[in-house]
Amino acid sequence: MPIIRRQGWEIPESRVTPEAAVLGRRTLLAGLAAGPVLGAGSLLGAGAARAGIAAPAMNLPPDPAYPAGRALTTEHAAATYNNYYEFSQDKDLWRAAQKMTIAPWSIRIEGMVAKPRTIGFEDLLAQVKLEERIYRHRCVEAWAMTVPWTGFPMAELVKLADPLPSAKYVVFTTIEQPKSMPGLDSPIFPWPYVEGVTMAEATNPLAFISVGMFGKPLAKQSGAPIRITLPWKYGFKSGKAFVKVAFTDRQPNTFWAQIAPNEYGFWANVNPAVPHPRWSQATERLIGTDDRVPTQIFNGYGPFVASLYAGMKGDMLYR
Ligand SMILES: Nc1nc2c(c(=O)[nH]1)N[C@H]1C(S)=C(S)[C@@H](COP(=O)(O)O)O[C@H]1N2
Ligand SMILES: [Mo]
Repeated sequence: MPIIRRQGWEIPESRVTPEAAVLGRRTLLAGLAAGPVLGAGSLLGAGAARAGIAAPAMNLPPDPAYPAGRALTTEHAAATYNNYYEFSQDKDLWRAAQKMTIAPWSIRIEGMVAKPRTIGFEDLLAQVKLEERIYRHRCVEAWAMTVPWTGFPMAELVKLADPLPSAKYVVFTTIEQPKSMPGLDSPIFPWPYVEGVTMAEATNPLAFISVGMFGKPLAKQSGAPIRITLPWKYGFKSGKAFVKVAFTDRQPNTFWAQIAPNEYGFWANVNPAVPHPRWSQATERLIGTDDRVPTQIFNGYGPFVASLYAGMKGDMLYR
């Protein structure tokens, strides 16, 4: 990949203090001592197995219907450069994330559904067919990666949940685990992390629920044991480690939209033509190689999802 030279308007990424900068200061998470130094094996996704979750087969062939069009990010790069504000505002939070407990795990299904219930993680896995998809992932901070996810279509989860016809949105809430998540102590964030999509988005074949990455159960820092993966939207829409799936007829007030509605809207579709108020979205830096490549509308997934937004006007971030 050619490295595109930095343009004048592109401020160095070290100064794009992203989603957090809007708060005007960084919370210094004192006391977040680095956890025990873990070997590569435990860093890269052995977490779930170690915690006793029965590991389903995850070394599946990627679905050719979703060609990535660029090289995979290395597993090491993808698992050591993360956003997960419950743990830290720094990218090297993977050590801190190892303190998380991910078993037992259950998910509450509630709101506008035929029958509210709680389903265990293993029970859920037993009811879906896992597949692998290589997806591009684009953070609103203008870095990107290319990752093989193991999981199942979000539409399957919607079907299992059996929503009422009145439901218009699906809302995912991340676990709050104060013992392992020092970020929760910070009162400047509206915890818990909440994200959501419309029913049409949730049932679009591209919308995915991931339980694995690189052929292994998800690493804790990557959202173990179960996360959302919405490759046409900025990464902040893909909430990690969710414990609640709620169906509602009201657009949810999502985590980042509460913090800065003018910067992080509900729709958050990737659009290189609409700059973030503080930086350009025209290009993205690939984690691992640092190549800078052009950003594509809908992150290149327009053929799958553009029709969802056909009636909409405005800047396609659709705030
Ligand atoms: N619960 C939770 N989910 C989250 C976040 C977070 O801070 N907390 N960060 C989001 C952002 S901004 C991005 S870019 C992706 C990053 O996923 P990755 O670390 O697996 O690349 O996770 C998203 N999901
Ligand atoms: Mo992000």
